[in-house]
Amino acid sequence: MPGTMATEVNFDGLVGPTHNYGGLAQGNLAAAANEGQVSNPREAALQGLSKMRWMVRQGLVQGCLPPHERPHLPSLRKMGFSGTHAQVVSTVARANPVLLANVTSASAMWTANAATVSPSADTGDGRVHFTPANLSSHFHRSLEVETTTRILRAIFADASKFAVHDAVPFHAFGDEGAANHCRLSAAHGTRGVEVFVYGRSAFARGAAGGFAARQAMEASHIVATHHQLWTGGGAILTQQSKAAIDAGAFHNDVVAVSNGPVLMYQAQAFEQRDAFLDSLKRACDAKGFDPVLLEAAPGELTLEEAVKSYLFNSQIISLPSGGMALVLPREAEETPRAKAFVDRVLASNGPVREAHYLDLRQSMRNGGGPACLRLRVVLTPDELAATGGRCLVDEAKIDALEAIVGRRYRDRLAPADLADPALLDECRLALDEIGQVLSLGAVHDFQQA
Ligand code: SUG
Repeated sequence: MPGTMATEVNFDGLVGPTHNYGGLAQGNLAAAANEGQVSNPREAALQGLSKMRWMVRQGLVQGCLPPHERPHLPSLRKMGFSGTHAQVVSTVARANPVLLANVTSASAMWTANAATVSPSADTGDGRVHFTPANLSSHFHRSLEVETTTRILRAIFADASKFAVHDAVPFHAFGDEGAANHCRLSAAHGTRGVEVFVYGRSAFARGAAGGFAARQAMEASHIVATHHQLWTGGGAILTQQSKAAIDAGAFHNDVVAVSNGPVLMYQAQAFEQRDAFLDSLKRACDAKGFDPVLLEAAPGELTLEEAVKSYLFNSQIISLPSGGMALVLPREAEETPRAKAFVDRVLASNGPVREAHYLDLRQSMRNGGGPACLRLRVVLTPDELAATGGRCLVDEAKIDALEAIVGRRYRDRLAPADLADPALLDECRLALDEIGQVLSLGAVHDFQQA
């Protein structure tokens, strides 16, 4: 059964040189709480790279997606700002500092929002399908789409094996990518059940109150259709609970995570929990396996504790030696009831046997935990070979990326520093060097001229 041989590759986003705390993200409590703090881009990138190294050392295949050009000059020029780079940056800094913060955000690091990915085992035409997320709910994030699409097309260029679609073109239909998507399967390479979790319909009426939902049901449906899931493995669309969104779960991956047959979640994550679990069980049964449900009841862990600890923003990984491990943020270890839930899962004799807590505090302060920082792509050996190794990293490449970060990244960025025109030059120099390590061609606008 060749399908069962497939591997999951995690493509982590490398934090960019402009990582800062702009307070730009709606419904994201950590980002709001840390607005205006001084960031440390170098430390942020090193924390991310050490997660990648940790994964490589587990014997897993690890990928890395580069940061994007920031501040994003092409967007500013489209708005009519003109002159040299330095003139554009200083004019925007004076005229509209919030706009400058938006075009300077390093948010491309959270690659769980880069795209939705369906492995070839699930799709009607047997190719791996990608839809870059349009991220239309936030201006600073919508700037990622073009470059992300170019990067994915550069890595997954073989059209006989991969389809990289355009992002959902209707901006009213917000799409936030894999952060609102789970997949359950007996093994990575066998036909799975894909679960799309939307916030609400773009046409829903009435004042919602609380935080706005970012993911439109219509976008989830469009992605499932483009990925040929209705003729392939099938998909389930289910609604994220309003309570979870209002508690600060701006993406479903803050309250739920899956791997293989396992779904780990807070009991109030889904608006219609019982109906959803029923259809999930039936869909898994049709594929010949039972889901393993690891549920935290509200009495065990409230939504607020889930959001504070980022327990469910962990990665569940299948280890080459068999069994699964949880990769969690330190904040989960420091939240006693979150740690107790993990300990209960480990003691339950289920598939999850290990837990590892990593320091990702720089990203966490912007609401980005371990799972936000990675895009999962399940590939068969042939598909993996067809990437030509682009954007795959081993320890030597991680060493090289660490050296670039050490050389080019600042260790301190205060809000006022965003007005420094030198930041853009530093970013471009770093991106050229990072692109060489990752064997990427000209994917950034400034490299295309
Ligand atoms: O979209 N934060 C991101 C965090 C994304 C986390 N991703 C997942 N849950 N998968 C967001 O809210 C904050 C940037 C700032 O405010 O400067 C930000 O965009």
